[in-house]
Amino acid sequence: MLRIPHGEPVLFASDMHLAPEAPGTAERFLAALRRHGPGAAHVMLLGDIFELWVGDDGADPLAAELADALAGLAAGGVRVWLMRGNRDFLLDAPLADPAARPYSQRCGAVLLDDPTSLELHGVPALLAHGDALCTDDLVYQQWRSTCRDAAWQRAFLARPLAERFAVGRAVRETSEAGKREKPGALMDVNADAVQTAMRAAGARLLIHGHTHRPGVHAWVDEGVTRSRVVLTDWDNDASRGSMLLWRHGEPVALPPA
Ligand SMILES: [Mn+2]
Repeated sequence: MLRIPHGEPVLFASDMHLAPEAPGTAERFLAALRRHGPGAAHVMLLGDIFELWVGDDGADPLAAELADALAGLAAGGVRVWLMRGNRDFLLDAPLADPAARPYSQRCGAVLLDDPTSLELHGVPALLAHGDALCTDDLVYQQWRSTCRDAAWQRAFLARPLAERFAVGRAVRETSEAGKREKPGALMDVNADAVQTAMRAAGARLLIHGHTHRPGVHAWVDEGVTRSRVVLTDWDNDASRGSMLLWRHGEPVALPPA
């Protein structure tokens, strides 16, 4: 199990939803990374880094810019970790071309499983994107199990890039339309799912994104205080988005760059 000792500050972020159509948000995130990254021991990006990811061969100039920024930090000794979200679930998915380099490698990063157990500054913790915990949304969970299937991914990645982008955009539009119709509670994590996952992992701390409901929740379960930290999403037009620094076992919200 990964152990991050006291004295190794960790920078967390998720849900930047980077896309060429939102250059302000990309600039906001890259500026934050440049400003705060070099002072961290670890940078952990917990999914939905990109708004749309149809395979590593579809990486655009923005993805290349992020990869360069992260690889620069990695070269300077920062350990970089990436997790897939529901938008970029195909990150690092093997392409038909065996010579293709996984995106995480271009970033000098290691891909994290979702969820990942670790010891964070002495506290047993669990990291997740968060979508798997939204168990009330049955329609989404069904799609999640379909698109995480290896055979489905192989077949999808064998299709031409333009076709994959068209499918990806259509799925995104359906999901956005669905979100407008679904009641709010459906879009949040399910308390039992959180409890079950944390008990199974022996975790006292859960850090995730996805819900776009940043906050800190604490409760007592089986005599143990458990807490759940939800990372913010990023939208420069709404002045939203900052990294979360974990220092000496405590979260520190950072000002935007
Ligand atoms: Mn998400």
